Amino acid sequence: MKPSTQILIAAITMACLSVTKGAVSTTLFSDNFSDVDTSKMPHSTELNADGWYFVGGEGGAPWTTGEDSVSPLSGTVLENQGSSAGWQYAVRQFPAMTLSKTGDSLTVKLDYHVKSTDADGAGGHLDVALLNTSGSIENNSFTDEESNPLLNAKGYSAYQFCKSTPTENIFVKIKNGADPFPAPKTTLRTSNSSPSVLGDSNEAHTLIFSLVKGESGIEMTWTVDGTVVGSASDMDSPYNVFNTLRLMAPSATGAHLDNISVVANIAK
Ligand SMILES: [Ca+2]
Ligand SMILES: [Ca+2]
Repeated sequence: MKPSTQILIAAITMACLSVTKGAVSTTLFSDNFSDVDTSKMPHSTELNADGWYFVGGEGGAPWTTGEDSVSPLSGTVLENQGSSAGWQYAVRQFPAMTLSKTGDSLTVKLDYHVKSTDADGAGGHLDVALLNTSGSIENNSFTDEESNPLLNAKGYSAYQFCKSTPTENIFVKIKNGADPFPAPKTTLRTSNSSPSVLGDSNEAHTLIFSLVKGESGIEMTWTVDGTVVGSASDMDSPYNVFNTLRLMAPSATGAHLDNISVVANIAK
């Protein structure tokens, strides 16, 4: 064996060891919606085929797709079109992840663009939640709460009102993912708040919601265009298993979401 080959093997071995010892980054899903066949109707059925389902109360309707070219959104996007799709959730499940060791994390990233500027009215919030649901969601479901597939799903959400003026974000500990907004929930203390504008129809924003296992609980941050808008922690019986992304977008203005991913960093 040549010395250069031995050095190469040694280098590869060390690289493998460092991956084994450190955190492993896993993209649980990443979707830019380019694979949705928008020639077929309804688009919600095409989204179902891709793992997206829509959940809410009786009389609700699924979200659809739209087209958007305000960077970083492009081409086909996920759209909350308002009307009977307003106040309904979009959900996507992924392999269950457990944040058990300090530093383990789960991160949602998405690009977001309101279709029109909210008149600062009610009902204009974006809500991004990571939950642990008990069963597999394989159908849209618009039904009473007892039959809702998010019944008793637990986790955390970050939500922010989408106005033309800066707003703060709020973190919520969710004890029942089927609760309609704004049901009683535990609002977690928010600090380091740096308000931002989400409701400007001329601009799109890149949003990151991350959960990190800390020394004694779950720590969360909400980032808009690289600036941390808020952070909070839950030290009181924190939840640490997650298998579902749940989204709600402002129904008053309608909204587009694109380039949605969930990435886990779990120590081996
Ligand atoms: Ca797209
Ligand atoms: Ca897709």
